[in-house]
Amino acid sequence: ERPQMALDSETLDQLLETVRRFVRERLVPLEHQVADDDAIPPEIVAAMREMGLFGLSIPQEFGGLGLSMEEEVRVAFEIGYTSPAFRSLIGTNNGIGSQGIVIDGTEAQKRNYLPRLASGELVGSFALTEPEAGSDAGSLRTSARRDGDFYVLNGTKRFITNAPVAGLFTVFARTDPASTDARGVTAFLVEAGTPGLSLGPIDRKMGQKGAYTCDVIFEDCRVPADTVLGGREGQGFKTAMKVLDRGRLHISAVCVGAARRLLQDSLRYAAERRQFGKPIAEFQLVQAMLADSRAESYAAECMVLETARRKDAGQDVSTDAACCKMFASEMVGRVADRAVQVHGGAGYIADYGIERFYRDVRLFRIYEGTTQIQQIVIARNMVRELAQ
Ligand code: COS
Repeated sequence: ERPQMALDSETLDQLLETVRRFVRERLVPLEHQVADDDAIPPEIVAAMREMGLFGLSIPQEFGGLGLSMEEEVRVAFEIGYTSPAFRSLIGTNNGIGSQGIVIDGTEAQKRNYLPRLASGELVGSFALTEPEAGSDAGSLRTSARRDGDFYVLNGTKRFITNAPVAGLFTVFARTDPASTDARGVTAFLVEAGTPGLSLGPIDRKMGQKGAYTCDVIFEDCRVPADTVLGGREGQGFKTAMKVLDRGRLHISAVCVGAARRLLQDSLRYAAERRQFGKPIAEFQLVQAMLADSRAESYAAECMVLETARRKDAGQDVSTDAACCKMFASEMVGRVADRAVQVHGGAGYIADYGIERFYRDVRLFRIYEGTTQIQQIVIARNMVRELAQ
């Protein structure tokens, strides 16, 4: 039994059409500029706010569109069609920067933050990774020591997406100093500007110029006890995992969008580019590359939609979300590689934009859990189920 979608099918189609046109008419022409300037123009940020893109996944009662997972991945297919930097700007508010509050926040925390996250007035950021705790997120060392009605945070978070523009951080810190694993971790909602919270310089990255990451540093940063997400200690790691289950599906959908774009550009180029007296699209060795990209991208699309529907139906999709993230991110890597190959020399030259996409999509195999972490999640869950 399928739960109610947030939008009726006509409204959803309208939203998808609006996003599709916005992406193709306004964002695609700006891709070079955003990469060169390492910045998204303010009028684009304003337009994204206007369209409700910061609040796709935030419930309607808190000012968002309240999309179901299926609706959200359909929107992500469209947004994925352009430079990932644009998606990254709205990505944290729809995903890791808001969903902890949506899933596990108290009523007061929801009322306080979700409307401003939904409108884009506030940018949310997710501070889990540390210099010594990446894939092994449960081993994080940032500490939160109780001091009366406060906690005192100390530690460094690394590669934190949107931290330079964030107003609110979901920070994962260890409240139980005796613990060394996931059990002693608590999530806090810490506002930018809190004394003791500072930012490192913006990281220089392989790609995704226009999207920012940096260190977030806590030095005796005092936060009131009511900043504990959900009001309960020791729940932080589980919140992080639930947020990532959802985030991994969203990223998978973005990968599908990027693959569609790369395939479209490859097809167009292959139809125009002539060698040996005819368009290279007529050569079977080129056709094989295009066909492989089409089949793999279609497979990922089907997986993502099916998993999203099952998540909407209330099923546990941890394993399948990991399957989607692994397959879709690896898939778009292969599609980008073939896109460079189909473009030949032009694929290596910056003017055509293909080499930029090739670098941009490389991140999908790494963040929100590397391919190897997805493999571990998938395999461990299977082995566990067998034992039950
Ligand atoms: N949903 C809800 N709870 C979950 C969960 C999920 N998807 N996955 C794990 N948990 C719970 C477990 O049930 C366990 O709870 P109990 O102690 O009550 O049994 C707890 O969380 C700890 O889980 P586990 O023992 O599996 O933790 P590990 O330290 O072994 O780590 C991995 C598990 C490797 C999967 C985790 O550290 C991970 O996802 N790492 C990658 C982190 C990541 O994606 N980083 C990207 C940066 S954020 S953009």
